[in-house]
Amino acid sequence: MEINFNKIEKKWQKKWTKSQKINLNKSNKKFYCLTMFSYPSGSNLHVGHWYNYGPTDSYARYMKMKGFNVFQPQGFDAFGLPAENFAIKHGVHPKVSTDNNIATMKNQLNAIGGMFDWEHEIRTCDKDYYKWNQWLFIQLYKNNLAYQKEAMVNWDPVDQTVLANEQVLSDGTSDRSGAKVIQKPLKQWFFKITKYADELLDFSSIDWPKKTVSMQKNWIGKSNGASIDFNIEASSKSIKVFTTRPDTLFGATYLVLSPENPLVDELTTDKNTTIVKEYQQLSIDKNELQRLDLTKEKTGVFIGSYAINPINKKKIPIWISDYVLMSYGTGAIMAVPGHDERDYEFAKKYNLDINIVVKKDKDTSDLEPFFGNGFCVNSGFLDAMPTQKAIDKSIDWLEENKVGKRFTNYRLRDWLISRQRYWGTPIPIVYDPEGNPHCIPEKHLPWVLPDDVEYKPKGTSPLGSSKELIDRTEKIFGKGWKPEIDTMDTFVCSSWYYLRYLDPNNDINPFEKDILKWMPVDLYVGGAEHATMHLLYARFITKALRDLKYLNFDEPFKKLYHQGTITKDGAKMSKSKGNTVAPDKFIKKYGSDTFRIYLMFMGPYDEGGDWNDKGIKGIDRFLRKILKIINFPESKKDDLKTIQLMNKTIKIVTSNLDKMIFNTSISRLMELVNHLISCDSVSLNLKENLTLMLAPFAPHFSEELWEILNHKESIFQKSWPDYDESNTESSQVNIIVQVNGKLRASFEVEKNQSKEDLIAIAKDIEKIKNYLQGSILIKEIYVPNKLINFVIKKD
Ligand code: ANZ
Repeated sequence: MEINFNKIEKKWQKKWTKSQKINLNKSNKKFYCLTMFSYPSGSNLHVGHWYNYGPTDSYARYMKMKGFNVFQPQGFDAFGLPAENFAIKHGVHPKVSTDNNIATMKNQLNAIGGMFDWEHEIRTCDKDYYKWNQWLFIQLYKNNLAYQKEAMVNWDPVDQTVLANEQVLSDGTSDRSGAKVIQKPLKQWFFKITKYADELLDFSSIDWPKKTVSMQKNWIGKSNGASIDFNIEASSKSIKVFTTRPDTLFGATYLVLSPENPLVDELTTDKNTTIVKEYQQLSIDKNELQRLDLTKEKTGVFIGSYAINPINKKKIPIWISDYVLMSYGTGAIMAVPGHDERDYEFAKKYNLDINIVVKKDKDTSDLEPFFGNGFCVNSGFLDAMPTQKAIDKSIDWLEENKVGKRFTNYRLRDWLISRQRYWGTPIPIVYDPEGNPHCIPEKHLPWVLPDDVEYKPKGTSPLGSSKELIDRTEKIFGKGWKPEIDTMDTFVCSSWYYLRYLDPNNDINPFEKDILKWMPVDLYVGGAEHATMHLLYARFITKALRDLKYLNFDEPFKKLYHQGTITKDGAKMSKSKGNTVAPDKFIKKYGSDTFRIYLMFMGPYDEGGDWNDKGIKGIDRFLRKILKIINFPESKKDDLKTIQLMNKTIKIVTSNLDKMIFNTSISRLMELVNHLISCDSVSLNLKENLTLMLAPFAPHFSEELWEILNHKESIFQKSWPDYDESNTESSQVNIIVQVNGKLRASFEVEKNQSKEDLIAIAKDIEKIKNYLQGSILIKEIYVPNKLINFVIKKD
């Protein structure tokens, strides 16, 4: 019997359009299965994309067969740079190219045969969606969680836009355009994610990969320590520093300010102004990572004035250096060159005092610079105390003397959301004639993205060129009022989309309250590269909306899973590397199910694998064998071995699928099929169980087989098969018979028979008899339930 995979795919996809609609009113046994939002950036889906959607859909289908009410939506993260750059390159309006790209992607997603309910589709560039981004902005603004400030920003001179820190690579270039990023001061909108720094460090209620948790923890970067105030000689000013080692205060021999610290101008003496200005100019072009690079030689200049160390009243010089960042701590440090490596290098280079105030061992007299914890020396009342205790005591002293405080610092910064680009959500702000910002009242939402815009980047926000937007603003708010012309970072769209999927057509609210019983997302599958941006923003927005009483839970994604990467000749498959493989031709030739199984068979799902198409034929043969088995004559009952193998297979595949282990599940099914193909007939029950087990992996093909087996309803309405534990182990064993270590015969017997009986059986085998005749039997070796070896010698 022949089968045309492409034909059956079309047939079942059509039927599923109806049957896959989900009723979200039923939330008992809910399973919200989400894959990360896809970008319609102009490239067709490649094998790597399939790897996100195909296996996850198999898992969703498995959960459905286990009786869960599964919700698996799809949509498009359609705003943002990739879409806009594609449009610029091809000379078409981003709206047109985005729509085209979505149409192509949707066809490809349908080819996967995923259990997607398209009635819940969202596209972030639709005003019905971004209206709610604006709503979100307004809620945050009204609650002091969105604010505007002038900030040094990462400026990409090619894309002509601001980039988030996360979008700047370690070599100081843009992760998108590859351009060298420069620093530029601009008035920008921020979301106050730092308010949640502490709560974001708590992962106790979610099941996330360890590595991602630790990346987020590092990103948030909590440091405990103290702030210390240093008075300036002959001035009423003081400098506040942040340190994690207040125990080393006796060893602070100079201060270093960040070159951008506003105090620099005030404290620089006339004599030093020129060199200070020169140095400030040089540091502007370096980004943070370059400045913090430990391997780079330290540079700096003395600004001419002195501070007083509060603990020993010593006069110490004030320097500036770019290894001190304005955006971290207080933008100033006390330098302890005896015990901080960067300070040590700096002091050596500029010949500054190095005082040893910590020693490694309590009893040593060896006073050498070293970087770590130990015991205080040369530190008055702190002497001989171990570091941790000395930190506590020194903070007590600072607080008693009112020259410092316990202080916790975070590396995390507020989320800069302004973008000087066209293809994004307009920020719902207008400025009065005095330049004060005002929120656009909700009744004017959506605040529509204008069409009459020259969207090619020119260094200022494209929205500023829209006459329609300017007229609209004046018409509603009055003469002299101006619109905000920046758009929002696309990560705003993806920070809450999982909520909108549940209620995508609601035009009164972003989502109804009662639909929230579907939250949190039970399984979220996507790439590990999103560890610090999207995955942190989504957690923050969930917590913020919870505090604003819109949500009643703390975390958006209960379980997070990172699929592995598909590589091609060792390199990650991606459009930018030009090494993508399109799935289409394989699907045409072998079918979507074959292709999906092949991908899942390549390796463990969280590891991925290197793509080559050599093995795909093997999967094709595997499915054709199954078709043959389904068409075998029907027997009333299967033999014991077959029954046992079936039960064992169900048991192992079930336990593997629970853990999202797909590749070895498939090999188990192959073993079963290889056994069955050697039978002449199999029972209906067995045919059904085989088809049911295949269903999550090969959804179209299994539906077809299910129909061949005379079922009217979809196979996905059926339950996942059970197994009989008592029948999973064979009670038979195969005993190997060797003569002088060489395999000569074998026989099947009930387990655990006595040595004597088994030797008697072996000796009775014709072939063995021949060996033993005319030889001297020296030894009989017996390994229980496995082997008999006769050691003989020629007579
Ligand atoms: C004195 C000291 C002595 C320090 C010592 C360390 C060791 P983490 O753990 O990363 O938070 N620091 C503070 N603000 C800084 C800034 N804006 N730019 C660059 N470095 C800055 O590190 C905190 C330590 O980093 C602080 O403690 C300070 O150096 C430095 F034996 O102060 B320490």
